[in-house]
Amino acid sequence: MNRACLAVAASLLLMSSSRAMAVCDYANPDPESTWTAAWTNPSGYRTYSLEAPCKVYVGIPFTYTARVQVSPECPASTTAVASDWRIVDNGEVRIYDATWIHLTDRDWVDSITTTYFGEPIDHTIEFVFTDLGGTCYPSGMFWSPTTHIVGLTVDPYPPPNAAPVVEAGPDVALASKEQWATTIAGSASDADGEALSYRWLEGAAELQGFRPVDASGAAPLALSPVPALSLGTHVFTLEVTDGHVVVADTVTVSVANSPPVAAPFSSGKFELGESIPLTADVADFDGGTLTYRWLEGDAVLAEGTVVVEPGTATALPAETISGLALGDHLLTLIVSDGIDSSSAELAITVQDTIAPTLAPVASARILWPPSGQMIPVTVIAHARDSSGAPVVLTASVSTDQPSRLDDLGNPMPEYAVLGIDQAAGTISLELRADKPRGQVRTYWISVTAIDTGGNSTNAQLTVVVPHDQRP
Ligand SMILES: [Ca+2]
Ligand SMILES: [Ca+2]
Ligand SMILES: [Ca+2]
Repeated sequence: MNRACLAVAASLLLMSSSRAMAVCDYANPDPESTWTAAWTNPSGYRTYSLEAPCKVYVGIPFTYTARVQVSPECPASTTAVASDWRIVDNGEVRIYDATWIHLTDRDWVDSITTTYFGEPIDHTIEFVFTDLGGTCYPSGMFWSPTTHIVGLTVDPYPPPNAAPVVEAGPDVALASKEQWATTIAGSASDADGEALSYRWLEGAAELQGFRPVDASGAAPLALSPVPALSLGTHVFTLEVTDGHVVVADTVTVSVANSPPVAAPFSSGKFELGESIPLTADVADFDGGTLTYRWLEGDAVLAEGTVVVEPGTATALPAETISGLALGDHLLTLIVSDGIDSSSAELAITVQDTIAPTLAPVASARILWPPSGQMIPVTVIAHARDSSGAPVVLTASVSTDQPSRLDDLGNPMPEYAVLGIDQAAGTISLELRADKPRGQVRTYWISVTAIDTGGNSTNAQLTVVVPHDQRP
C-alpha cells in the first residue's frame, strides 16, 4: 500500500466533511475497528456519513454503511432530505438510486456488502447525494446547491493466514520394551496449502528437530531414536509452523513396566545322585534388581537377586541342587522386577543308568573237614551304587553234588540262605561241609545287587569241600 496516497485521497474526499468520527491506524489496523467519514449540511441539523471496516481482506466479504441522521432537536418526519444518491467505489458506481432519501424517525441507513478480489489495492468509497437544504427538513422548495460526497478509503489486505491445524494423535500407552517399534501419529494441514514443518518436544527438550510435513499431512514421531523413556506419563508436544505462526498440540504417552524375561537352560537328564546345575539367563528391558526363585511345586530350591543392565541378558548366579528323586521333575524359575514377574519351566529327568558295583567276599572259601555239619558262612557283598542310594541284595546257592539222604532216605538240605542284612550288605548262609566219598563239592553263591533304577549286577563266588584235604 502507498500510505501517503491513501492519506491524500482520504483528506480530499473529506474536505467538505465537518468531522471524521474515527480514524484508522493503518500502520497497525485493528481488524475489529471501523472508521467513519461524515458531512453535515450548512443548517447543522443533517449529517451524512459512511462507515467501513479499517481492515478488509481480499476474498472475504465486508459491509459498509451509508447513513443520514437528523438532529434529535428536529421533530420526527418522513420528509425526503436528499436525492440521487449513489455509492461509488474507485470511480465505479456500485449503487445508483435516483429516488429520494426518506427518513424513518430521523434516520436513514443502507448497508452494502461487497468482496474484493485480485491484488489488494486501496479503494476509495464515496457516498454521493444531493442534499435538499433547509433546516431540520427541506422547506418545500427543492434546493440543490451541490452534490456532496462523503467517502473514505479502505485498505484491503491479502487473505489472512489460516493457521495450521495440528493433531498430535490419540494418546498412546505402551510397555517400555515397545518403545523402539512405536510411532506417534501426528498430523497437520494448512488451509492455505502452505508448506509446513514440524518438530516434537517433551517440555522444552526437543525430541525430533524440524522437518517437513509430508504431502499426506503426516507429522510422525518415531520413538526408536528417542532415548529410553522413563516409566510413567509423558506429554509430548507437536509444533507445526507454516512460516507465519506456530501451532501446537499435545499427546500423552504412558510408558508401562516391561516384565522381566526368564530363560532357563538346565533342562536335561541327570544321573541319580549327581549335582544338578540350575542355570538361566534373565533380562529386563528396564534394568534394575531382579529377584528370582527356583521352585519345584511350592518348594523353593534356590533364590536370590541379580542386578541387570537394561535390555541385557544376564546369567543368574550358579546354583546347584541335589537329592532330586528318580524320575521326571518340572522346575519353575520365577523372576520379578518388583512390578511384574515372569516364569519359565524346565523339565529335568533324574535317571539311574549305571549298574551297582559288586565284589562279594565269603567268610570261608573251603569247608573242611567234611563233617556233615552245616557251617555258617557270611558273604560281605561290597555292593555300591554310584548314585549313593542303597541297593537291594539277593542271593542264591547251588551245588554240583546230590544231597545226602537222611536215615529215612529223604534228601537233606545242603545249604540255606538264612538272611540278608540289606543295611550292612551281608548275606548269612549255611553250607553243609559234606561231599560224596572221593568227590569234590562246589557251592556257587550267586549275589545280585539291584539299584533304585532297576539296574542289576550279578557276581558269583565258590565255596569248595575239597577232595583230599587232610588236617
Ligand atoms: Ca497458513
Ligand atoms: Ca521391568
Ligand atoms: Ca545306579
